Amino acid sequence: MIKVHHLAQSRSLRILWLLEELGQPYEVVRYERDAQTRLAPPELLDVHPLGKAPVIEVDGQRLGESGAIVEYLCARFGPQMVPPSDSAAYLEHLELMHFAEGSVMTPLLLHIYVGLLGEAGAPLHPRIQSETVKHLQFMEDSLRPSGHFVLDDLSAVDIMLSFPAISVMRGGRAAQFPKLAACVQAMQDRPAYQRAVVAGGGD
Ligand SMILES: N[C@@H](CCC(=O)N[C@@H](CS)C(=O)NCC(=O)O)C(=O)O
Repeated sequence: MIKVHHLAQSRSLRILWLLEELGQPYEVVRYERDAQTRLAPPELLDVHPLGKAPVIEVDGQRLGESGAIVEYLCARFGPQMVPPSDSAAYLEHLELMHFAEGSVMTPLLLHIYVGLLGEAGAPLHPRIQSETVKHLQFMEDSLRPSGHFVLDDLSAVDIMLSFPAISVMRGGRAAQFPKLAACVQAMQDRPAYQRAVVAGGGD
């Protein structure tokens, strides 16, 4: 049975969602964020040296990094979630899989961290804002008429991009990125997504 180390209100929900979509049984170990710092509790350091989530345990091994976990689970249990490696869609898959953690999260996290500086961070906000819009517009333009990225059904990239997409929609950008807003709604309407929310502790 796969064990998922899941941090409350975090990107590790993606892994629970993917496992629900794949119909794979799993066990959740849930961790609460520190009420003040919002950081993970120290117990996660016993699971992985970075003390972050998600981490999965499978066949006696531990694996961190959402992208690696999604690739692994799809390769093992859901090959239909990744385009064939000799198709044009595969290049798009690769690019967007890496974009999810390697590109779009940078301005989103800078917004949070620089926000902690208050007035001292003000000079950085226009640049953070323009980078955020640039990355979100790329996501908006990458959506297919089906409302999915890369394939016309749910794929690994949809799972990976759900976290930045849902995060920004909570920040009230639906009017600016309507296709992304519709995509987020469709994701959240999926029974497997809703089961994952419950399995993760309800938030
Ligand atoms: N690139 C990593 C990022 C992991 C990460 O930053 N996880 C966050 C959850 S949203 C976390 O554990 N934050 C708590 C902390 O840093 O203490 C991944 O995709 O898994």
